[in-house]
Amino acid sequence: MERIIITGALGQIGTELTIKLREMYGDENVLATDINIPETGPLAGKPFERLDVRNFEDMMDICRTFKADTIMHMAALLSATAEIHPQLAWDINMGGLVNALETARKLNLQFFTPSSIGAFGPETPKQNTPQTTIQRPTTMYGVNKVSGELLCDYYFTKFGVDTRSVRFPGLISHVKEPGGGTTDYAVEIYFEAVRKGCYTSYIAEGTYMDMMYMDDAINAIIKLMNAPGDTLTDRNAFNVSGMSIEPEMIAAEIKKHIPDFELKYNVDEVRQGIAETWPDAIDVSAASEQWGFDPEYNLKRMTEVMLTAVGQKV
Ligand code: AKB
Repeated sequence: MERIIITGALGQIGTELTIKLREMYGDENVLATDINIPETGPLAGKPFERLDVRNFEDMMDICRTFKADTIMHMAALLSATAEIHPQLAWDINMGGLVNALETARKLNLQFFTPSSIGAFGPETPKQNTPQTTIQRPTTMYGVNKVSGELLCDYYFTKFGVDTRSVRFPGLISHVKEPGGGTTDYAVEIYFEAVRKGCYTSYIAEGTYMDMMYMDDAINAIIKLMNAPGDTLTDRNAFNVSGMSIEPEMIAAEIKKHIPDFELKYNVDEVRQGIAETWPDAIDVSAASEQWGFDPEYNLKRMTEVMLTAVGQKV
């Protein structure tokens, strides 16, 4: 990785990935792209190109002109938005992915794109979900992700494109808030705890999902991309997670800092329905063994960092 293009750079992961890669490789070696242009925020005024990932010619031109050697394809609609707009999700999530893979094939780029715990479905074992297991997701996002995993493996075996990916759980961060995901509640709860001292969760009490702090997610991407290819038996995509939690557990941790914090519920059928098809806790041993995945944040440490960081913003 020396000249890196990032699509969807203004998203929750893309923003922090761009910042971190620029610290490591220099601003001029990391080109951020997105369908929107940043007027303000951490990516404003730095190398940037507008790119709709559905436009293959534009993607090729930008990567060729920049002389990229790596593409990190982050642009996608998340699970809840995809479920409300399934045709648009197919168009962006699959159309964008095919374009990014073709660009990588034609220009010989190393390739990363995130998969998700959304690639699993109701028939998947819920506890200690294995790396290789039944997937059969029932959401459009899940269909996109499982198809994407297979397509990335196909580009590796058929064309030799160096494709790598992880199945991200819900990612918790304070730099850029997520939008349209099922796991977004686990970010909103921290912002609302600091702003209002209470939060109404759209995810029901007792609904366990995997989560991870953003620093661990960014480090995982970089570690995987820099791992020697011959150590990777699995490629698309590795299970990764930092914790398996449900709303009451976050609330209990927040209460240690904000004793009056109150958690209420107003369950949203769409997002609850999606969450119920996902695993409770996935097994990350393949990622640990093959490329040293080793997250540093548990719920306690993440809560301390989130409340401090959000408190400085509000
Ligand atoms: C979502 O909730 O859609 C995402 C994900 C787990 O992929 N955060």
